[in-house]
Amino acid sequence: MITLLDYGAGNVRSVINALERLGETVQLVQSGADIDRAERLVFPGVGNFGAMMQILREKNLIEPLLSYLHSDRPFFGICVALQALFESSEEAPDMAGLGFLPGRVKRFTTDLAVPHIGWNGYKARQPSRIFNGLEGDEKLYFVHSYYVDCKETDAILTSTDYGCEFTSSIQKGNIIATQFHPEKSGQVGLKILENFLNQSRESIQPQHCPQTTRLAKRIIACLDVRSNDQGDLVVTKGDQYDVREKGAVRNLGKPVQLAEEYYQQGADEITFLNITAFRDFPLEDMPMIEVLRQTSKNVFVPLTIGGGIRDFTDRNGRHYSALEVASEYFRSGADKISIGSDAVLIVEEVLRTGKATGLSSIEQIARVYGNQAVVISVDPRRVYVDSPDAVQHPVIKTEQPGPNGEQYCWYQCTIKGGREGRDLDAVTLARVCEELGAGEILLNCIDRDGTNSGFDLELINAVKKAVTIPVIASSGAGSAEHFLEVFEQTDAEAALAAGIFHRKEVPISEVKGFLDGKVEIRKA
Ligand code: 1PR
Repeated sequence: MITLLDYGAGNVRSVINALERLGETVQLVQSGADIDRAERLVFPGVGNFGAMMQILREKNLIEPLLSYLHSDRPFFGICVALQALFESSEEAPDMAGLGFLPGRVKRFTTDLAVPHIGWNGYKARQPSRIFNGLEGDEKLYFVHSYYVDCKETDAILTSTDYGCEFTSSIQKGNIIATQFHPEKSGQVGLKILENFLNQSRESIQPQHCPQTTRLAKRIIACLDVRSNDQGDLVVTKGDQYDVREKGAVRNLGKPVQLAEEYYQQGADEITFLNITAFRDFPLEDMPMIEVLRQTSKNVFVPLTIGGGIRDFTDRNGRHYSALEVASEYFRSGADKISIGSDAVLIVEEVLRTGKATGLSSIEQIARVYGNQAVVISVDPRRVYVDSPDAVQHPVIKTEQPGPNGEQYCWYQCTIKGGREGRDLDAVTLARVCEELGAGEILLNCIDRDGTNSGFDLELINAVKKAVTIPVIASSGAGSAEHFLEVFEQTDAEAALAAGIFHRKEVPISEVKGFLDGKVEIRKA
């Protein structure tokens, strides 16, 4: 029996799924007494340091937690739960941490994208039972903007490089905590959790210890999901967003099954986009929630879900906030949510009024679940113009002239799956969304979608220059070479594809095999 401390924010579903996969039964902490009685305690922390400490305080869990830690019973903390062990955090300077270890939690100050999202390595600093079966050169999944500066060097278990060398896990007696997410780190992560659960395992030092660790470029498989005309939920795929062929919705497979295949093939992340959710309300469209629940039982890499995340009033006048919709997705196994149409409308309003309200879906979800949990999915289309000052939007000089020889273009945002163009450009959208608290940009391109002609490098460079958060390049991948091209010619942190994977033209393993030795990747 494992006792799990769920303080109510973020995706504890994945941790429960991982522990159940390892044969454990999980009991949730209801009160401090459950912590007093616990034999093994797992504490997954997600979101904001201040919000987490506040909730722990309100629920009277601080004292029981501290007394559990000082009794040296088995403890595994994840992400913000590692940070909670320290004295304070720059994320919430007025809020004290548990102070179990000396040191402060600091924000990354680096030219690299922040949050630090993706698969990075680790340098083992002391032997531990969690290293059984590991070689030392594996990559683990991180997602955070703040890191621990541990002042008790004997407690540092691993360190990782990202602009600076930071403490990526600690161990002090039976207390173990990691900045990375073992529950999202594939088979390696499951192995680490299994080693924690099995206290008779001996402490070992892994064979390899890299001199420096490097963040991998991520390869993401995307599943566009909708109901077909028979009412079955299918993975579909558009050509420039048109998903119908001879009048019928293309059916490329079942969402849960395909996601599992891509996980087995080495996908670093899986994204589901509920592409018709702009007209159907997702909390009524329960099959999508069920897809997430089922997928997260067997897929131990990050899951993103998008579609229909916005405020909504149903036929009976019941109002749902975007935060409620997102919360349901997180509870069902999502690690990140992506916002498409609503982001465009929010940014239009901010530009019109000159101020943010604090109430938009982006701001609310980022506040509760953390910036890293909010992805903005952009659906832009090229608009050619004759001169750089033909429009008020940022215009680029393009190497692919328009149909009438136009040398310039801008990227128009669309909503409702490309059905409606707006007077807003993708560069401004990305920049304002970052200011509002978004943690990542998923940059589609309607012109390239489904064409197999390669990513729109000009679009990616234009948006990447405007933001400091990670950018996922999307749309147009037709070969393994296209992935190399996007990583060599832009600074995108990840590349996403759909059609080539669904049609089995180029499996993910082949893409990774081709990139190996040319760009940093995770070998699954
Ligand atoms: O607006 O918040 O409800 O979200 C709806 C989401 O659904 C948005 O993220 C939007 O991008 C997506 N979407 C809506 N309609 C479509 C469509 O195709 N008709 N799909 C759609 C977007 C683009 C990518 C695709 C890549 C790679 N699909 O997700 O997977 O272009 O494809 P490729 O490798 O085959 O070229 P909201």
